Amino acid sequence: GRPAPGIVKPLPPELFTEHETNAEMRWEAMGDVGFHVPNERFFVRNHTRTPIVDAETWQLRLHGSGLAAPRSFGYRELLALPSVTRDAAIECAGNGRSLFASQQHRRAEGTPWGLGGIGVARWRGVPLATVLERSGLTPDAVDVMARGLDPVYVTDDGVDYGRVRRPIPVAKAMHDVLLAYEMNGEPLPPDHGHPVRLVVPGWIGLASIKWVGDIEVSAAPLFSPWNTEFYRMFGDAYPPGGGPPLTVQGVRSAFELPWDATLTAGRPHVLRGRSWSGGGRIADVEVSLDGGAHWQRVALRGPNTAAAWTRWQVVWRPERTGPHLLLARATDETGAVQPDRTPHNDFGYLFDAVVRHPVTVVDG
Ligand code: MTE
Ligand code: MO
Repeated sequence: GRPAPGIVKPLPPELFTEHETNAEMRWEAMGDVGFHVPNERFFVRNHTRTPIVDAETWQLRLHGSGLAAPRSFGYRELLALPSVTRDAAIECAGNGRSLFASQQHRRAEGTPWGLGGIGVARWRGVPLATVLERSGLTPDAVDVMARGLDPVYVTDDGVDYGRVRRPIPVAKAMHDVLLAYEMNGEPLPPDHGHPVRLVVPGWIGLASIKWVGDIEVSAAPLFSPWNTEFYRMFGDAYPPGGGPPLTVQGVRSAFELPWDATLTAGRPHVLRGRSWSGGGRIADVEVSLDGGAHWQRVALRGPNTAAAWTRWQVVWRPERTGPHLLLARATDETGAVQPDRTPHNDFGYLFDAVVRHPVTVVDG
């Protein structure tokens, strides 16, 4: 087989773009994907490498000053607890990062994702609240930090940051976070966190820790490099020490067309796309087929779930040959709308500006 770059599943080049230990789904491959992205097509974001964890000997250990006493759960024990099923997106905070360079002419550091660092799946698992309650959560608990079983993250300069971990506030942990063991009706695949991962709806993908080994519950705030040194906004527009740790994702939209697609003049084309927001359901999507001069509202199709995405389509019959820019702009139920420009930040997080998608129209 192929040399292991840190991801176990095959990554056919027509479906994925690889970035070292990460692989994003190509948007043009979204055309035959429904609301849920199949597991074999789902993007993978690994700080190091996918570990193979044996579910039968795996133990989830809960510990810390926010619990009455430490407690462990085995895989079978977890599967026997009352479960819930829900649709949710996982999206990398760096999704769309390459657009800081291509659209805003200022490069940001990090994996040059296009817009394919997102997927929606149907997750099944145990509410984290259930496991915390059964572990004797104390009223003074404030932070909950899951830690992955993947290898420690060591930078190119040799700095060892330890295992991937990041706290979330107890209120979010008790609200809608899942300890998920199924993805689209199958046991979690190795690359997506087998045997158990967190799913933190609406939040940056990093919060959804994969291959969970232990969870610290604390009566004092918790810190890790993933909420101090990274996954905060740094740069001109932000305080010198950085903005607060990133939480909820912004509003985004994308056309399901290849970048620089070629379309034939004088013929109707059905243009499809998707919009999503960490803040809630999508309320409205407008598109412009002439570079932003005129806008029209488009019809939303199929499910429209908070913290997932909604699909839309518009029919376009281009007449003029040559280059065109297609734009889509969504508004979510809280009234948040995509801006024309995302203020720059050094690590290129949370690109939410309206994407200017180039296409070329040719004679039929
Ligand atoms: N959990 C662990 N243990 N290690 C990781 O490297 N990457 C995080 C998160 N959980 C990561 C992790 C990041 S940055 C993202 S965007 C999501 O997992 C990606 O989830 P996926 O690979 O299932 O798409
Ligand atoms: Mo991420």
